[in-house]
Amino acid sequence: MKAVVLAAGEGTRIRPLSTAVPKPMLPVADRPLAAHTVDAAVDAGADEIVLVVGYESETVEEHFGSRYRNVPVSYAHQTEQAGTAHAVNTAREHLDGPFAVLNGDNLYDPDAIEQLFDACPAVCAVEVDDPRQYGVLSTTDGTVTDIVEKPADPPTNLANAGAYAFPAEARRWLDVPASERGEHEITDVLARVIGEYSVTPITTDRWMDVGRPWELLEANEWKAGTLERRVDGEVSDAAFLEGDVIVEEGATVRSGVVVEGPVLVRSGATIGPNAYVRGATVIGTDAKVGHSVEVKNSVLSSGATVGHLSYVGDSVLGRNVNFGAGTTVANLRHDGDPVRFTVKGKRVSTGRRKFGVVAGDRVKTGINTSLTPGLKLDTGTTTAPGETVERDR
Ligand code: TTP
Repeated sequence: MKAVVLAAGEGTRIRPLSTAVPKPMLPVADRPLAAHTVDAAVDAGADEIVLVVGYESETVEEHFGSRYRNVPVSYAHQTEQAGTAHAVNTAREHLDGPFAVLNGDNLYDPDAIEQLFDACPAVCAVEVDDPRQYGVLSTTDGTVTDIVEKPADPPTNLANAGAYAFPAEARRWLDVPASERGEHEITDVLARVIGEYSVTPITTDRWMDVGRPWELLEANEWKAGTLERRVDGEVSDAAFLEGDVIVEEGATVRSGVVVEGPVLVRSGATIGPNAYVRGATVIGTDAKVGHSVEVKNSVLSSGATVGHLSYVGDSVLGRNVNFGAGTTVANLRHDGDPVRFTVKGKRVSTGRRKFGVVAGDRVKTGINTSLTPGLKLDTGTTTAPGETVERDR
């Protein structure tokens, strides 16, 4: 079966991380976000991957090339982000049989994708406590009978997990009218398939939609936690690695460092001397964690530097960020309430008691900068020495 992977999104909610890197290419453990989707499709036996690309498409094409893990990859260019059905419709020419549709910014359980392919026509569903923010599926006798978007009174707690296996005929049904929010939605295609075929629900325990910065952190928590201990880089005899710690070839861990997994130290990265890094953390390619620095549950993108005497917790640092000595991130509010974060101009709850900061590419902090919980620093922002930053900038 061909798998269409949607990766044309601009990722406006995850800015500033997506300002230069398209969201599907943001790092999740040892590979870009969309590679987890493509890998799940390949593992499930996809015989071709069709990537729908748009925003910053070159980076996606460069990564996957024309073959990925021995499976042919082709590209469909969506010039206008007019919705998920519109995205699949752009790939229409590539489709000639039953096909799967997966979101390039979702993390799926690979076993569920395999079951999805086998059960075509089928849709993945995940049980959630409060499904009101999702597409909700109704089922009878093991068949999906209906899908309702964001219902006030959900008929079940089965949320649509954004993975579909469609019959060949669905190729003719992709041109659906725009929904109320002005997008051509793949769920309207699903509704038609439900009307004409017996669609099997594949329930999955674990699934994630990565839309906002803290979800990228959570995606890393999940995927870093699945990696197994492997030490191919250089580790001092006077360093301590506990649990699932991966030190890639070309990475260096100096003396006096304590690393508590799950932690991934990518090629070219250096840690220490005398640093404390604890899970779930990803220290990206060529990133640096220096003397007396503590990094907890964070993602440092490639080239990010936290040189000395600093604390970084529950945070995402973009590429080539540089934190001056004594930069301290606060990741917990005094009142213990969930940390809030600004998404597209609106302050929203992250649902996390602990969340630090999101720093776009090339952010530089002056020495002794204090950063408060839920802070967003835009690409290239600088802070002065000794500043306490309480507002996004
Ligand atoms: P969304 O998460 O709805 O959109 P997005 O990725 O652009 O993010 P944001 O809302 O923050 O701007 O998209 C869901 C998936 O579908 C995602 O993998 C991107 C993809 N997509 C397309 O490929 N084309 C489209 O026109 C749309 C709307 C989404």
